[in-house]
Amino acid sequence: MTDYAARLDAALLTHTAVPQFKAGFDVTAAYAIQQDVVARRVARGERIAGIKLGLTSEAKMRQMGVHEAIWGRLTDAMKIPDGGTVELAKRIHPKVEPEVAFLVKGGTIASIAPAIEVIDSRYLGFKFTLPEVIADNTSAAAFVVGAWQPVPDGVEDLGVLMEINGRSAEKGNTSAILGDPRRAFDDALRLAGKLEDGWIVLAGAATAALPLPAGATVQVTVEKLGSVSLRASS
Ligand code: OOG
Ligand code: MG
Repeated sequence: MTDYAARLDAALLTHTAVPQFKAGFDVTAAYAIQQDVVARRVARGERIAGIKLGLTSEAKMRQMGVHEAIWGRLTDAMKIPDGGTVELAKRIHPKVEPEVAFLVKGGTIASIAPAIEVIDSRYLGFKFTLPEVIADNTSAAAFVVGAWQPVPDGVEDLGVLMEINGRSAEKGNTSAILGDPRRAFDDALRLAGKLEDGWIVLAGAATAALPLPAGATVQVTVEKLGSVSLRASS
């Protein structure tokens, strides 16, 4: 198991994808590998900044043949400021997806913001089994969070738009996230065991992820929550 973590960590550090392991580890073992992968980052000085949920949409669950969301860990090194730049030289084959972020306080939701997640599978061709993607910290690479605000009444039916270079690229709705993104928060609490004050919870993508082209500007707008953006280096 240590060997899988070492290979995934090397892929991260060298920005070079690895072939799928084709090994028979199960979901429980996969979370242990993920913990090892993240512990290596923490040993290098990164701090845990929160939790991300994945496969929270019906479509993605059906695609993977699963009935439960997966989760991964966010670190401070993954955080990009709103409007900031993703250095493509340090990535493998990054994709962007529109998300909703929650800020934790007292074990509950303190505030909400529009967000963009950058996923960057460490496996060749973004191809993996469910245990493999869990071991790979659910493809987590980077994230951007917009301005925090009080949770408005009803966040289960908000329009979501992702624009790339000013053109509409994906449209969706927060209802795609487990019917209501607040369920993703409850899942995060259940799956992670505890959520610390100041942590961020990424609820999962509201649409399909799209490749991040060099030099692109990506903007995500969530109805009632406003916009957030990032740029890709050229
Ligand atoms: C796994 C990560 C999925 C989401 O929001 O559903 C995810 C992947 O598709 O590479 O972050
Ligand atoms: Mg995501």
